[in-house]
Amino acid sequence: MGSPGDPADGSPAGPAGGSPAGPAGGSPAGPAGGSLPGWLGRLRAGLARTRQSLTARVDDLLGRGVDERFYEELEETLVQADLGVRTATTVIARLRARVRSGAVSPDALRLELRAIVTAALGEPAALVLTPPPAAVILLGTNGSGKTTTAGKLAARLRGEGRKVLVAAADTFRAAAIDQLGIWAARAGVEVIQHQAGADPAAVVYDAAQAVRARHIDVLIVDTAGRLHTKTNLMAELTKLDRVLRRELPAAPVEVLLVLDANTGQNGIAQARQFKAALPVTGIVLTKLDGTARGGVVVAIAEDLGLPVKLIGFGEGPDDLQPFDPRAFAEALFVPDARPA
Ligand SMILES: Nc1nc2c(ncn2[C@@H]2O[C@H](COP(=O)(O)OP(=O)(O)O)[C@@H](O)[C@H]2O)c(=O)[nH]1
Ligand SMILES: [Mg+2]
Repeated sequence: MGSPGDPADGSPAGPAGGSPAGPAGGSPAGPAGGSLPGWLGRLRAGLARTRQSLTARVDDLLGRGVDERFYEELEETLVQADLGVRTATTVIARLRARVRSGAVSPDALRLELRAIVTAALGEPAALVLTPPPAAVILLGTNGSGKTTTAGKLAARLRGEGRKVLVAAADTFRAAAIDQLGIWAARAGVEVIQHQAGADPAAVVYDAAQAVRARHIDVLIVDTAGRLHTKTNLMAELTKLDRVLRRELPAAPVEVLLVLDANTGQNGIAQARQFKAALPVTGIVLTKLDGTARGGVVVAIAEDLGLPVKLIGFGEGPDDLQPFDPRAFAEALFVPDARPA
C-alpha cells in the first residue's frame, strides 16, 4: 500500500500498524460530545487503554474509601500508568492535602485528581515559528516517529497557509528519503534531498539556501534515528544544528525531541541525554493511540522541564495536534460511560 507510514525505514514494527480500536472516526459519543472536533474524538479513542488502566482502577479504589491503603494503591496505579514515581508521589501528597481540607466524596476526589494532573501538565506551549523563516528539527531514536511527524506537521502548517519545505537529513537509508518524499508529495510541500549516505549537514545547507531563494516560511528537518549513546552520531546532529543556525541566523529554531509514548519512562532517560547534547525546545509525544502508557506525558512535564508541544495519536495527517493539557486530562480522566 502507499501509506507513507509503512515501516519503510526498517524501524521496528511495534503496534504502529494498528489503528486504534473503537470509533476512530471520532464522532463524539454521548452527551459529552456537543461539538467535539474529530481529532478530540480520535484522541479519546486513542487514549482508551491508558484511561482504562488508570481511571477504571482509580474508580475502583475510590469506591473503597480513603485510608492509608488507598493512597498506597493509588500511587502504585499512577506509577503503573507511567506517570513516574516522582510525579505519583507529588500527586498523592497534593491529594492528601486536599482531603485534609475537606474533599472526600469519590466524585470530589476524582475531580481533584484530574485538577491536580491538569495543573501538573502546565500551560499549552505553542511552536514558535515567527518571524519567518523558521526551522523545526526533529530528533529521536529510530522508529520514534520523526518522519511521520515531519509529514504530519508539514501537512498541518501547509493547511494553515504557510509555505513549507522539508529536508531529508536522514540520509542513512534510501528508504527513509523516499518515505519523507511520499509524505511531502501528499502534503503538497517541497522537499530537499540528497543521495543516501550524503552528509546530513550538506542537505541542511542546501535546504537553507532554498528557504531563502523560495521564500519559505517553515523548514522541517527530518533526521536519522540514532542511539543517543553514540557520540559520533550526536556530533553529526550538533553539526547539522550549527549549519542551520549559521545559514539562517535570524530564524527561530524549534528542536523537537520525538518520543514514542510506548517507551514510557525510558523515553525520559533518552530525553535527558538528547537535552544534554542539543538545545531541545520541546517534546513531540507520538503513538498515544494504542498505548497504556499515555500517563508518561505527566512525568515528562514534571520531570524534564521541557514542554510537550505536539502529540501524535495515529498515522493520518490529522493525527498530530498541539498539546492541550486540559483536553488531554479530560480525555484521560472522564470515563467512557459517564461523560462529565
Ligand atoms: N499508531 C501510530 N503509529 C505511528 C505514529 N507515529 C509514527 N507511527 C508509526 O511508527 C513507525 C515509525 O515511524 P517513523 O516516522 O518512520 O519513525 P522514525 O524512525 O523516527 O522516522 C511507522 O510505522 C509509523 O507509521 C502515531 O502517532 N501512531
Ligand atoms: Mg525516519
